Amino acid sequence: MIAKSLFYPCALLTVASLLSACGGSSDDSTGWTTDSSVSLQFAAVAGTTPVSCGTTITSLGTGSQSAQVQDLRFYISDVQLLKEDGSTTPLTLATNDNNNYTDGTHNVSLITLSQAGTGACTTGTLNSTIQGTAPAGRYVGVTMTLGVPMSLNHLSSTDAATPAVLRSDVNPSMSWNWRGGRKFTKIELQSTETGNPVTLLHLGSTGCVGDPANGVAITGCTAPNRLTLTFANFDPAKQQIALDVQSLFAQQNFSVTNSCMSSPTDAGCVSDFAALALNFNPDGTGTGTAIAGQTQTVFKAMSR
Ligand SMILES: [Cu+2]
Repeated sequence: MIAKSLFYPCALLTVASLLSACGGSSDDSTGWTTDSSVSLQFAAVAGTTPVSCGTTITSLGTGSQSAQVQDLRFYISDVQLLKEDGSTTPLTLATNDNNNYTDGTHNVSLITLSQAGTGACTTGTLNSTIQGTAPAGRYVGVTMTLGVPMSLNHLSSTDAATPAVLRSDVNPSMSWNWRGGRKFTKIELQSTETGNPVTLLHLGSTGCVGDPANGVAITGCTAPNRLTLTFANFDPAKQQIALDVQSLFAQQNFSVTNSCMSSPTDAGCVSDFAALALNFNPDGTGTGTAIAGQTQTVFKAMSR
């Protein structure tokens, strides 16, 4: 504890951290240290109850109804570790493989919390962690983006040169063949009510300008629909990042089909985007950016 003040002299800290780290208290245990490797664990929950394929999820939506997972995958990119002074350090991915890719500037990983062949799940191979390295040091939290970086989002999903994590032969159904770009999330629950209606969220960029199939690169999207997820007090050794389907679909009625495909005029997207604190308006004028002053309620830090 004494050693810390030698390596982190108060003179170098911000006023805010002075108060916590150098305010005269003997408790200077803020944050966690790594010597190099960092493993971020992801999970799905309904409230605090773990969610997986083949188990019944209860207390969903406006009617407190039940459902099973059908598909549960999402892209996470550009993970950064937060220091107490507010600075960030990129996490370097441990590998390029079917679930992870880095081009040196951007990182993208596919988290898969559904497993093909279990219950109602027909696609996916479990992949619940992002492994990487970071410079040795003391950190206090993590920040990341839900979605695929622009520079990687519109690569062909079928070209062998495209990184595996973004290819449809490796990770089926994560690409919209009619739009280009990836589904940032594929969250699908199958209700146990009559007819087993599905409640789904396919989040992705919309209003993208260009025509990649004919050699015209995408130059921008009117609604990027990428979401920054920041956990300011997060210790990867003790905590995980949980997607709460109960919170995401709190305003849905599980007796009927609820579909949000991110189309700018899709009324089925209103409550899902509100839970994500992403700007959306079914008149088509939504900006697809974070709503200032609001915090998303879908992803949360929980103990592991
Ligand atoms: Cu869709």
